[in-house]
Formats: sequence, structure tokens, C-alpha cells
Amino acid sequence: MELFSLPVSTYSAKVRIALGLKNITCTISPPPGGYSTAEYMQLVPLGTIPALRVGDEYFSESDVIMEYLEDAYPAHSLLTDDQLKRARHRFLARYHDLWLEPHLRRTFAHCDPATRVQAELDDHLNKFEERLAKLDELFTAQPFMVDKNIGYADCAFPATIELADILLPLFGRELKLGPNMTAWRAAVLANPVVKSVTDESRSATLEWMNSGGG
Ligand SMILES: N[C@@H](CCC(=O)N[C@@H](CS)C(=O)NCC(=O)O)C(=O)O
Repeated sequence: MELFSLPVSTYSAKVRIALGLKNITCTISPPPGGYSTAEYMQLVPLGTIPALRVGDEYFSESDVIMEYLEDAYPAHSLLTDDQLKRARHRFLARYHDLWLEPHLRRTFAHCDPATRVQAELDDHLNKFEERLAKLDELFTAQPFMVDKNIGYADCAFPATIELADILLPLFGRELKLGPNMTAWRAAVLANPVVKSVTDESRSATLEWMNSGGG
């Protein structure tokens, strides 16, 4: 099994956290030729990272990879046996992928003040902040999102929150977390797997930004 991933990629960080929490050994490689390249798209048609190779089979989409890991490695389940809790984990992970993170990602195009479209940038920053505030209403920190143990939902957010902490000040804003997210963030960062993946992702992001963010 081989995971195509780069330290700067927040969706890859999510899968790497799951691999670490589940204690799964997996080769981690950069995408051959780089993501979105013709070479890589021969293997992974959408050209995105993360993608997983299992034998001769390749598939992408971080949540699909997470589900595969849960199915193929049921030990150290990140979903628990409780069906309602499983649904809550999946809902929060989906909220991250579809509702929250895309607005942060869309600010990347506006990092350079010379080419920035301020109205578009403000729209994404406002939506990101609204949805982060809404996230605080969607769970009660236990201290993790669904349970007293770290689980599936908790893998999606750490790298995104650290990225927001770096990116928002560039645009004159700051990361504001409600009480649930504040308690949750302290709890996830105290986990050695999460800390190591997010530290790596934080330094890769700072390096990427110092090199012009292209
Ligand atoms: N929905 C995808 C998003 C993955 C994604 O956007 N990955 C970024 C890196 S963090 C990427 O590969 N971007 C290249 C592109 O969009 O062409 C997932 O969950 O895996």
C-alpha cells in the first residue's frame, strides 16, 4: 500500500493522521510527476492528493481512503460500533470537506496583493469564518468531536485549522475559535500523531508561502 501525499496538503494530513492513529504502516510518496500532472493523472485521473495505491489499484478522495482504511483495518476503529456516533463522525468529516475547507482553499488565489480580487477574497473569508462559527454549534467537545476518544471526524480538521492560523493574518484577519473548538484543538494537538503531522504541514506551508505560494 502506498499513499501519494505532500506535507503541504491538508487532505493528505487527514489521511496520514488516520494511518498513524490506526497504527497502519504505509509507504508515503510524493505524487509521481507532481499533482495535477499528465504523468500522475495516468494513475489518479483527478490528479489530486491524497491517493492510495493498493496493489495495482489506485483511488483518490480522502474520505474514500479513510473509509477503505476503516473497512480493511477494522482494528483501532476510528468510527466506533455505535451507529449514531458513526453518522456524527461522517457528518462532521463531510462538513469539513464540503462546507468549511473549500472557502479557505479559494483564498490561495488571492495571496498576492498584485492580483488579488478583494471582493472575492472577502466573500470566501466571510464564509470561512461563518462556517467555523457554525462548526462550534455542531458538536460538544468531549473533548474530541464525537467522543472521549479521538476518532474519524477529528482527523479532518487539524491541518485546516493550523493552515487558517497561518493564512488569515495575511489577510488582516485572525483565527477565532468558539469554546468547543478551543477545547477540541488543545486535545487534538496533545495527541502525538496529530502534533507530528500538523507540525510537518505547518512548516511545509510556511516554506511554500515564503517561496511565493505558487
Ligand atoms: N476532495 C478531495 C480534495 C483533495 C484536494 O483538493 N487536494 C489538493 C491538495 S490538498 C490537490 O490535490 N489539489 C490539486 C488540484 O486540485 O488539482 C479529497 O478529499 O481528497
